[in-house]
Amino acid sequence: SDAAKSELSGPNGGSFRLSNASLDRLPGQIRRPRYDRSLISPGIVHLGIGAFHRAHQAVVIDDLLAGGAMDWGIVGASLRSPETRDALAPQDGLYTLAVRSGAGTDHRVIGSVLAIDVATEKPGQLIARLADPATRIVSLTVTEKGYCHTPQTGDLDERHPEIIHDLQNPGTPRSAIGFLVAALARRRIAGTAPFTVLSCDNLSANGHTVGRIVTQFAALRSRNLAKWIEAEVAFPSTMVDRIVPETTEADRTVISSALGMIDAWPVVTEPFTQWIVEDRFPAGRPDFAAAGVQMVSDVTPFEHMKLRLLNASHSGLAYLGYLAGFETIAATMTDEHFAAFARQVMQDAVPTLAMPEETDLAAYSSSLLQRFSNPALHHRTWQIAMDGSQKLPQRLLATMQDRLRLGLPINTHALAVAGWMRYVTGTDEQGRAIDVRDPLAAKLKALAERAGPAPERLAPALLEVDSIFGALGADPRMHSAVTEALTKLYALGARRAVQTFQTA
Ligand code: CS2
Repeated sequence: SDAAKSELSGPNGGSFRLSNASLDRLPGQIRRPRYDRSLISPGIVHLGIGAFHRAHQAVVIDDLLAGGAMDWGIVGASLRSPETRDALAPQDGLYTLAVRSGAGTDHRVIGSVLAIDVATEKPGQLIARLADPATRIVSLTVTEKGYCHTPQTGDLDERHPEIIHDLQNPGTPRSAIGFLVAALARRRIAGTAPFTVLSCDNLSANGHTVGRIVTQFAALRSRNLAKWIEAEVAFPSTMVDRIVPETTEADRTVISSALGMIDAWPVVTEPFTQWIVEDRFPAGRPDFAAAGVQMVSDVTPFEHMKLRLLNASHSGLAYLGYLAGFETIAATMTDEHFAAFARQVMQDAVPTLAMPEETDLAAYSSSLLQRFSNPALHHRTWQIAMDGSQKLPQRLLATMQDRLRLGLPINTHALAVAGWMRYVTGTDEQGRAIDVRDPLAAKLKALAERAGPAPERLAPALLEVDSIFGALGADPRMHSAVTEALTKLYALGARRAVQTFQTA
């Protein structure tokens, strides 16, 4: 894109780059921070500063900074790669939020991220930041697998390599759990009140879960530390929702031309955004509600609603859509049978939910289907298919368990699980290799190879993976439903399996 680059060139042939100094050169209609960024101090450290955080919480904080919440800026931390820091440091932490729908794109420059630490480079610096009394909230988006736990039980996985490492090297941890505990231990000794830990990942009871994992890890270091954490640290739960596909090279190019300058790492998202937060912040918090966040006393029903309607159908569409040859969720949704299947996954979850009376689940489901169909988002089925071993329990299996308890059939969800099974064999319907990304990928592939592709052997072999299926994996009703679905999937292919499922 030499042409695009030359259009973005500054004086002396150098390119303009988004930064504090170049904000004034942005086209007039592009929203940007109107507050004085030099007056902002950090109050939040965010672990796992990926695209989702930058399109969600960081936007809320940007709104609050504009309203004068000057001591609630964000310092981000990447636990692994320096890429985000390398892209944003030359931009003073500024980046573009591109909100896309069929109606077009709205660009806005976000100013709430003040700095980014790379944990692997200077773990001590990150611990010091977390231990700083000015840090009153530590939020996390480290993905499901970042919690180093057993998804089925919600307990710390003591055999996780990072956990083993972090216990042996408490001053130079690698996992989010290791950093949280290192910093809390430091605060306890210094007599500093603890920060509030705010999980923003798609786990059920995410606050309760991270609290349990952190306490279990701390107990392996010191009983007294674990007791202090249990008594003093707040772990509010949250429901987070915004669809944020991975930023592509094409996104960078078109967004940079809209800005008239280069943004090395913009984020792309949809108009919809939602954040529901359990209101428990003993160390203080900004006025989240002023930026549209819903503060509640119990997030559980909303979390279940979102995981079992949105994420469940998303995962179902991802596995079956991928197998049927669809590259994106929006493309999958153009097939009416897939759209109907997604709606069925949602409908089947309804009897398992206990919502406040005013909740309209039919309207919620319709709005989800509309969001999935957003033609301007290129959300790859492959991206959502990632890490299924960490996602299935709270998205699909919990609903199946509840439906069995209620004496209801589970064939809809069984087809989604069968889609996952065929996907993790690593071979698609055309015999091509699938790039399966999952912490259990190698194990799952080995199990599948040993069982061979006969559905009546493959299904039971995978149902035996205890960390995913637990007791449900041994239930005969689960066995027959999943085996039946997998048999159809192999006999008909995903497209026809979904089609005949709908017309059956
Ligand atoms: C998706 C989620 O990648 C995935 O697994 O299902 O990231 C989904 O887009 C968000 O939870 C929407 O809020």
